[in-house]
Amino acid sequence: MHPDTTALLVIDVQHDFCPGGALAVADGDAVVPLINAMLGDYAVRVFTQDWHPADHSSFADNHSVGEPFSLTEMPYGPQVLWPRHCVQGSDGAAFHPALETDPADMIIRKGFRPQIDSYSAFFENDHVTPTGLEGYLRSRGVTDLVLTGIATDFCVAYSAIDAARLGFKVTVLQEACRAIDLDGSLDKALSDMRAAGVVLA
Ligand code: VGL
Ligand code: ZN
Repeated sequence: MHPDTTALLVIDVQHDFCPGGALAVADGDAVVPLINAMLGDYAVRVFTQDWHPADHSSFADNHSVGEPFSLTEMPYGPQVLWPRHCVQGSDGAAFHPALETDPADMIIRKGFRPQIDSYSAFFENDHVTPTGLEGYLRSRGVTDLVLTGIATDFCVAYSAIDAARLGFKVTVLQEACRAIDLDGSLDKALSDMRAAGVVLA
């Protein structure tokens, strides 16, 4: 059992990021049994859910130009245009059916503002709009975080780097994560995480 000051974060283990989903990540569902087996070892368990309105600006089909997986420029910086995924209330936005969600103390939804994406569980992609997760963790006395889930190179990496910047001691369990790996994004995410002081286990 880990100390009460350590939280397990389970990032976006949802239908749409698993094989057969709208933004399927290779082998994404492989993380489910590993995470289920770990939940009992943590006193604080937080799950995140990517949760977009139908008119979300990260969806390629909401733009007149731009193919899925291409880059566009948003007021807050560059943004990948994604296939429509994790629409609020859809089957694709549901957690993977085999994921044990009953042990979650807290489920935080992100990406619900139409005009801005939110990869990180802590801040939206402008890096300043908070989700509220920092306050939740601090008020529970959490100092250390263990991250798992999908996708290693987007939501897991952004969450890990923000958490490290906020002063949490962060470990990413690579075995319990899977990556999209778009144009070298995994290698870049791994080196960015190392540079931020994240432990890659
Ligand atoms: C994610 C792309 C778009 C993720 C979410 O969970 O990593 N990636 N939305
Ligand atoms: Zn998304």
